[in-house]
Amino acid sequence: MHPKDLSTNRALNLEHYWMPFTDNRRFKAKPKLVVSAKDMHFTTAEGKQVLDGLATLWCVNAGHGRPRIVEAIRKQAGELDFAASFSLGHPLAFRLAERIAGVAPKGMGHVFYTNSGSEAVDTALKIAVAYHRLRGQATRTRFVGRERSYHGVNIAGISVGGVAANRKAYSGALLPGVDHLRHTHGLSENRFARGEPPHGVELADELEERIVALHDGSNIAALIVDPVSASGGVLIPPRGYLQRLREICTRHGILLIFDEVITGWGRLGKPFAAQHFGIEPDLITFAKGVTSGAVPLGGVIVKDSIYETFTGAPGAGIEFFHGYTYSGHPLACAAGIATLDTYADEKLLTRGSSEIAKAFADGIHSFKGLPNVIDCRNLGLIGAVELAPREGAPSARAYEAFEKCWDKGVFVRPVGEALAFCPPLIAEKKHLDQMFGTVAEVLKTLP
Ligand code: PXG
Repeated sequence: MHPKDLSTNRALNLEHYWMPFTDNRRFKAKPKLVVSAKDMHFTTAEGKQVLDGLATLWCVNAGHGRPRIVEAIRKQAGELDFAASFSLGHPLAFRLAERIAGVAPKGMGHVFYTNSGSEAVDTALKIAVAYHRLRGQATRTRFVGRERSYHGVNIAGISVGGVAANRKAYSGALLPGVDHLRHTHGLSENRFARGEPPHGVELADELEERIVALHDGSNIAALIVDPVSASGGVLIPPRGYLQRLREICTRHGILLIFDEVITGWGRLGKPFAAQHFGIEPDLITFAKGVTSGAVPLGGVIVKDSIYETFTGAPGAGIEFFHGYTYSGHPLACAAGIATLDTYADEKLLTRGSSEIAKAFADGIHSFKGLPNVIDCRNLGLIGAVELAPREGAPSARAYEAFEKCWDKGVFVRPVGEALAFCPPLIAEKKHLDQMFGTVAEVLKTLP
């Protein structure tokens, strides 16, 4: 089927684009095409307005088409379209790093740029290993991840990641030397918990009692955790769990990497989840919301002492043999600065802990009691409703709900058996009412 491409007035050929993470046959049989977006809404190729309930892919935190960001990109493209960052620089990359350091946790004042969250994860893991080596601890090469965590799609990211479907085809090609903690989901006493669930802090002990006990801490470089596992099903960490992981890491000299690709940039009511939980990780990976999705940009925020270990190493020359052609791309940096300006001017980074977050929590938990709803969970402005799986058809119920919501003008995302909610931080009560109202309507009739 070839829908009409309104800009050329010709049929749009869907054949040649191999779409990522998509059932290509299903999509091409019934395409969902978006042609423009503004603030909280997409406009589809058919001219329909659809409310963006997932900040598109967990990234458009400032909303779509924000004038300041659009203008910054436009201006930058005309002024300096590209300058590399290998032994050459341009002011914007430094200016943005200073801005990021300004909102990062204290003592984390250095930023390495990538183009995506996947590259940020690879970069963080490499920094960890190289850092230990510089300090004479070259045996620290192992990594620890968690089941149901998503850390992007590069080989390192799927190796430490715990989404089974993303690993299955590559089993023999994964990194060696990786262990996984179990995920924290499914404790029946945590069902329908509001905010951080009360049970499960002891799940953190596995790091010490099983993994350190087995390999010895002196062989482990880093633990990577996504403070809230988003694509893994929106799993909120049990109260005290992340703090305990921090303590165990500190005890054994293991670096703690917070993968904040989704939790960063205001999702939990602070710039970073680390600040929401009051925990000091050693490295933070970020992407998505740093430009509100407008231009690809990611990176790693690094503790000063780690950066100084690299720059203080004896001898001259390149301190870290790593980088991407487009690390610190001018368009991305311009978009990043304008995005941080927008966040600051509109106080968006605290909305995840404001009245609107309370309305969001109420909305999520209003699903309790609807047909097939087995759990509701939330933290800040991220949440999910989990549905009972259909017999013999895993994930089918959530997928069908997603399609029906789309038809009714609301975009939310199925993640396994759950429907995920992660609206732009500009969302107002009326948007939440529409989003939750539409989902409730769908759930009431869904077989
Ligand atoms: N870490 C986390 C925690 C993420 O959520 C990445 C790393 C990788 O980022 P890039 O920019 O390389 O995609 C992510 C990305 C989904 C979905 O289905 C989620 C992501 C990406 C694609 C799909 O929910 N998150």
